[in-house]
Amino acid sequence: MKMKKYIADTMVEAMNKVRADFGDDAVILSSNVVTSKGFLGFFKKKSVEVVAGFDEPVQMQVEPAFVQATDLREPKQEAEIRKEMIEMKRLLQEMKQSASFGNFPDELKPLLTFLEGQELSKELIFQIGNEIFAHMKEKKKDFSNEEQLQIAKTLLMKEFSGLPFGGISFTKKYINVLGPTGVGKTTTIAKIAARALLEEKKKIGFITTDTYRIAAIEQLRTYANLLQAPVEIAYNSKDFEKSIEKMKDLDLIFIDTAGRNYKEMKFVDDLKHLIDFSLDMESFLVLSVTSKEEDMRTIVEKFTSLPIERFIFTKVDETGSIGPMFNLMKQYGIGAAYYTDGQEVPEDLAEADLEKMLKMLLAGAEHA
Ligand SMILES: Nc1nc2c(ncn2[C@@H]2O[C@H](COP(=O)(O)OP(=O)(O)O)[C@@H](O)[C@H]2O)c(=O)[nH]1
Ligand SMILES: [Mg+2]
Repeated sequence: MKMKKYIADTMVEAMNKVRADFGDDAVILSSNVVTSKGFLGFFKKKSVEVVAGFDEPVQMQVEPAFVQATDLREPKQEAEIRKEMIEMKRLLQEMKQSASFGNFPDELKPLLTFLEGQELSKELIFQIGNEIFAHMKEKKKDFSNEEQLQIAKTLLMKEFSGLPFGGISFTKKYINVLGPTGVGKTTTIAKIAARALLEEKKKIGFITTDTYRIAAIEQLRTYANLLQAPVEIAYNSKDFEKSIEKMKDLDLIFIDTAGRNYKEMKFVDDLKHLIDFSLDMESFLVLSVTSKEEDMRTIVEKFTSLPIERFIFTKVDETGSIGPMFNLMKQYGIGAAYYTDGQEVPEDLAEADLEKMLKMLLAGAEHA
């Protein structure tokens, strides 16, 4: 393993240096706050000292011992071994955690740990930690939980203020909803369409290209009937063109698509052949926040070849950690149109609003 020591003013700065040398796979072996001779006790000038390595991840060191333990096990001991394994995992987690937050003063740790529980990215958490720490140094005092939260909120507001947030303005004629299987595309389209009809008094129609399951067509038909709107079914690009022609007098056409395994690029390409993206169209990528962040990232990357306007995040009601919404928006520079928090049509739909979403993210942090 290659190892190197870094000294920097802040953890973020140190991490940037590490990353520049070793890339994202670098492992932090130790980190310390080094206090230089200063004045005013706690607020002496502090710098961060990080030892980073690259090649074999630290976790690997634990594994050989574990493998040995499993080899020697007797059936009766299995439960015990499993318990030990869980405990070991927990310890590793704790070690990782204290290694990463070790450089921040103790009074910051509850908030940072809370944000980690929300699955906010390390990068954003460190940014928040550094910002609060910088304020503390400047004011030469400790900060209450309340004050820390306020700083975190202000920083995140600033961080995301450049991205577009908010519902569809219904100025484009075609609204196209894309995303993996079962994330809630059809339900969400019905919710948005109901708003367009009831609140904006638009003449609406639906085209579905989800022809793989009869139930999917029936599901959309049910919603369309409730809204007294026509539905066209497009099995191929010719049908799609015909449907467009038939619905040309309507104000808004909602296009429902099939959820496929979009980790496979060919399904994304199928979409491009079926739907005419050059129309006066806005496309939205629907992601369920109950999915694993890594999987969502894979999906987003497959969809970058399509003109995705904003995200729609669904099933916010089904998870306790909504950090990944923010991680994805930041990583890809894509904002959010709506988030949904239940199965009821049309009620469980909210226009994405940064302040409201941050409130959700930070709810409960004051008791952290
Ligand atoms: N809890 C919860 N369930 C949702 C939400 N949105 C959709 N669903 C449910 O997710 C399931 C799949 O929805 P559907 O619209 O058919 O997904 P599609 O395959 O992407 O079209 C249905 O049971 C929906 O009721 C949501 O915001 N919260
Ligand atoms: Mg569907």
